Amino acid sequence: MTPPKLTIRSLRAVGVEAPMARPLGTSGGTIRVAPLLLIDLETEEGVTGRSYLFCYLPAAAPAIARVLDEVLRVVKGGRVSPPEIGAKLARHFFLIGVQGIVRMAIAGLDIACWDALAVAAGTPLVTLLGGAPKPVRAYNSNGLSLTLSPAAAADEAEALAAGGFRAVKLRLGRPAPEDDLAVTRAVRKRLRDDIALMVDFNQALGVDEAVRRGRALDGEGIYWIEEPVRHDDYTGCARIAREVATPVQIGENFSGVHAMEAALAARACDCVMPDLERIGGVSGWRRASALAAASGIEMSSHLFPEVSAHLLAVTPTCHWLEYVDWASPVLAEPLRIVDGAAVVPAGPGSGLAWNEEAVARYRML
Ligand code: SMN
Ligand code: MG
Repeated sequence: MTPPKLTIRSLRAVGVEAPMARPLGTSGGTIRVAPLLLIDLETEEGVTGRSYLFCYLPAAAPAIARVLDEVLRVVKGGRVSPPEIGAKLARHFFLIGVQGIVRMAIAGLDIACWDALAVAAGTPLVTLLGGAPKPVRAYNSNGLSLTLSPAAAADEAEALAAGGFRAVKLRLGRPAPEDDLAVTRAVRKRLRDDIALMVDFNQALGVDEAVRRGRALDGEGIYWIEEPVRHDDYTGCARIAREVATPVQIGENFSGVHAMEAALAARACDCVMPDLERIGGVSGWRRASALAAASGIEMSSHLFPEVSAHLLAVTPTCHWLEYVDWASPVLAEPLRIVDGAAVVPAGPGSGLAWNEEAVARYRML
């Protein structure tokens, strides 16, 4: 397929604080509203490409928008060509380094570029990438906060699994290990046996403690243990992966594909879950998925379920889509889940479009 010729005209970034139906309470802090930056890439040809970034903190949204102004200054008037743009921006931001909010801003443009290319080609993003729309199995990652009692967590897990989800994810990392274990048991007991239960420590533990708590979770029917220790302690993660039977999952903090390469080389985990805005957008995801395929390691997504559904549908070692509904309040057509699987939209592009009335209501910048 010859890529359509598109020329970058402008970038618009609008910050919103989208209300969350269930807060996300983790061992590393609580998120009660979703700070999102909605990006519109306008081309001279009249095609618009869209993406959004998850900013973690509302205060980060204007900072990322400011970096996007600089990104636009560099790419304006050039072709919508992700490899060319990636190389140009890597040079431009070389001295400050492509990390943190710089990496997020560049990923935001990359994702919008791929959307614009798919829209111009008149195909879904998944098709532009060589696949076809198909259902992608999803786990419900909303809620199940650290602050819940065993009974409240069991009730919430049951509610989250309703609607056909075949898996949910529980946040752990309470100061007392026995409190984590009590909640885990209550939730596991309440869920049907064929519903998987993932747990996420959000880097709360030291390595010795992670081995102890991991072993205590072995035999409790846990599907994976996510980020038990500092995200970049690949040696520590490798020890945990060796000494704990339950699979170790990491990846939401891989900053670029080299981080994932280093983690795999260190045998830091049993499966990976790169995050679209930290791995380098659609272009970074494609490199990561090739790496996962070459290593024979299963790959899940982190946040961004709308675009990740297209990507997982062409990921050779596709594992699970992380489903969160955080962008749904500002989307014209929120991602649909049918029988526990994400429906990859069959229209042109990624399917991202804004509900302008909701955007106006939740706008912060
Ligand atoms: C998570 C933490 C913080 C923000 C979003 C998501 C979590 C996850 O680690 O994996 O869902
Ligand atoms: Mg996580």
